[in-house]
Amino acid sequence: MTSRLVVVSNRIGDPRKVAAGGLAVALGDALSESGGLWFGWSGKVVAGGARGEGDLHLQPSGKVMLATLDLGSDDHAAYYAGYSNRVLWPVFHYRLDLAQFDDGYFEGYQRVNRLFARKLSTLLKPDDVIWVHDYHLIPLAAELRALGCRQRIGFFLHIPMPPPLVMAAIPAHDMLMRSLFAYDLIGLQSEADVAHFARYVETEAGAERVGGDQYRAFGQQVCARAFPIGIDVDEFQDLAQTPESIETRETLRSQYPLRQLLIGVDRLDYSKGLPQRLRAFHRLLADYPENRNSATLIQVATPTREGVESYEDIRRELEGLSGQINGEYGELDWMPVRYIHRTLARRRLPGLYRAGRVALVTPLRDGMNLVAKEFVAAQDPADPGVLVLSRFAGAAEQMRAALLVNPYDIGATAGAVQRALRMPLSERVERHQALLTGVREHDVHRWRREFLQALQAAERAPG
Ligand code: ADQ
Repeated sequence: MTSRLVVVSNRIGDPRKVAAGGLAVALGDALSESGGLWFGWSGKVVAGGARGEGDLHLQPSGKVMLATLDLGSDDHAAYYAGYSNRVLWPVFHYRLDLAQFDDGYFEGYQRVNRLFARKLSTLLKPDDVIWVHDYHLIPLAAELRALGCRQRIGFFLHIPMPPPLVMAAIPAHDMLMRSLFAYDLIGLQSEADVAHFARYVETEAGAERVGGDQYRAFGQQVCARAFPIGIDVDEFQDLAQTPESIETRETLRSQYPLRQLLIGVDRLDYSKGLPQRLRAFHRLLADYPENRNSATLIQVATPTREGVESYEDIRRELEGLSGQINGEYGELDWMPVRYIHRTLARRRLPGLYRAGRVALVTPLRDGMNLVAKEFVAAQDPADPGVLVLSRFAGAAEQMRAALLVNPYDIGATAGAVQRALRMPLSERVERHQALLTGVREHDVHRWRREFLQALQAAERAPG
């Protein structure tokens, strides 16, 4: 009999809803196969709720049980807005300048992880396999072990693993890294991330490397490997056939019959390199005047983490930059930048991507970046658009046929965009074929299959 799968993540998705997106669908498939439990925060913040406490709600969704926990406002502020988004997110994206180290944040982070462990442990069966997701929940396995859980527990980090000396700037870095050793398997997005992990544990924790991907430290052994995440290509291509997607493409084509569209789709986050992207577009118009009155950048940026100061700052900066470019180069009948501060319905995304001649995926740092893969999946193979991709996205390790750029180098990025806009059809087709083959081969199903197989095969940590 196969073990039941238990997925734990900060937020949970309802796998039956299309809006959930590829990851939720893929995890939902995995959960449905063996019958499963998905555990996470309910999204509800209880004003004045007791610290370290929260109500648990159980709701079946098909073959999957969704278990969600409310959080009190102090816990939410310290664990989510504080430690997760003001310490771990910036530091893991190399932004020490934006990190706010506050003892209260770390205490709240540990408290909520302990709460998650306490509530989850009451729902566990002895042969469950547990898969924990992302930086919000690094200490969860250690907390579960402290309660006597002996199940296999795997962890996947969706964001980058920083180099050891960046990690070492976090006051509690040794506790964090030590708690990773309570897992049986650590999955990272890229080989660069694995190299950073290996260097950290060897230099800071005196770990011994036993075999290719096994590390021994703190009396525990853990396997750490790269499992690059992908998309569900068929699901995304089916989405491209929906009326909303087709309508989006046709509307854009009729509105911009003579324009070359450049597309950017991101969460509004400082890791995504949006100001640098707008500056590169400005440089494109300045240095290559043939693009004036023609190249049009449609940038969709979903609001996230509103209330965290650095996000407010970046929003203002982007509004200023797009206003400046439009003021300088706009004509009565042409706006160079259309900046949309909103989430686009998932069903419209393939249509937007397909209307694009070029996609600008230029994060300063990114665990993987699924937009790059979605753009490739959405193209017409006979007349595909060109992907301009930051070499600092995890996706760049696999997507070598994209035009790779250093997003800090504004002039070179503008040059790459110019090359993308002028690329002959034969080269576009050739690059797209290579990219699509890779995106198909390393899809989200392979990602979760390989992770779960490796977790089943992982040598159990001594209990
Ligand atoms: P994110 O930082 O959210 O995810 P990304 O992988 O680019 O980054 O996007 C996730 C999904 O959100 C994609 O399916 C995309 O279509 C959707 N999305 C983004 N912006 C949108 C918009 N404006 N409107 C509608 N949909 C939008 C984190 C890590 C990444 C890693 C993923 C998965 O930061 O590096 O690739 O997890 O592991």
